[in-house]
Amino acid sequence: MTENITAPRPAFTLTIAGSEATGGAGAQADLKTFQELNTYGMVALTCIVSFDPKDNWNHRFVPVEPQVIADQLEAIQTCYSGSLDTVKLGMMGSPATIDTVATALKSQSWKNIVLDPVLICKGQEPGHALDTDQALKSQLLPQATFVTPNHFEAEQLSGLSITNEAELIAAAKKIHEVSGAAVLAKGGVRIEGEDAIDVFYDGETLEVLREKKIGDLAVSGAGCSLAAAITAELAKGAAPLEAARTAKAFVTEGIRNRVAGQTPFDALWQGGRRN
Ligand code: PXL
Repeated sequence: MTENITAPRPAFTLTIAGSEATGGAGAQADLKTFQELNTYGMVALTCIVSFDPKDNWNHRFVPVEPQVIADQLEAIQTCYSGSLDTVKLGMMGSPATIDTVATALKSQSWKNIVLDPVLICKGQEPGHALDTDQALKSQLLPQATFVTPNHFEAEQLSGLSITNEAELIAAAKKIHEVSGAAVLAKGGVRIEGEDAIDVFYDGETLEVLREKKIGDLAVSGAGCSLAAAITAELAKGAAPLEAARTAKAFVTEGIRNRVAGQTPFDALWQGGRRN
């Protein structure tokens, strides 16, 4: 139904991601970022994470039924068929979810599929992630046009160990080789030195994005917000490198203006650059 609509419509952005109830990460971070960057955001929820204050803020994780994930995507993809061409993939959490999402993605063509290959969150054991890692590599990575691995995920996806800038560059190149996607490999606070560095590589251009570190602790929602900001910029027509630069600046301001709660980590504020 489109009568009497005269204003240009906002760019559409979809995230397929998990809920993180306290609002720092996951679908909440994505949606806030989409809105902040002037796009029309949508969510298909894959799982519900509730930190447990009685257990050191560890994650309680409940997957959404595969059929319910498929139903959400059917609603979204049918409602905006022909208009929606940009999607972000966040936390999947299980091979069954990845299967469902991979199938839904194949039902239409996309300009931009931004894969944030979330394997574990702060405080989780790496062992939980290995079957998800395999499914991500075989079913989602080949469809992605842009991938945003953090330090741990870049090691998993490249098979390389990463302790410095040169190794982060090598990993970004390897992940591009196996995926064909533009890559932003995030060093964050995990590579030693004064700067938080992220390596962009798309097969032609290599650029190391740098910002002075703001403290030495990882901030919840930084990775989600970075990938969501890339998604929003791509949806509005930016080129991949331009999207990565804008996203890095967005996240830096969000970290500078982070919010503190009772958790051992602070949360990024997506409205930070308004301060
Ligand atoms: O930051 C990664 C992440 C993504 N998605 C959800 C999460 C987290 C970390 O807490 O809970 C739902």
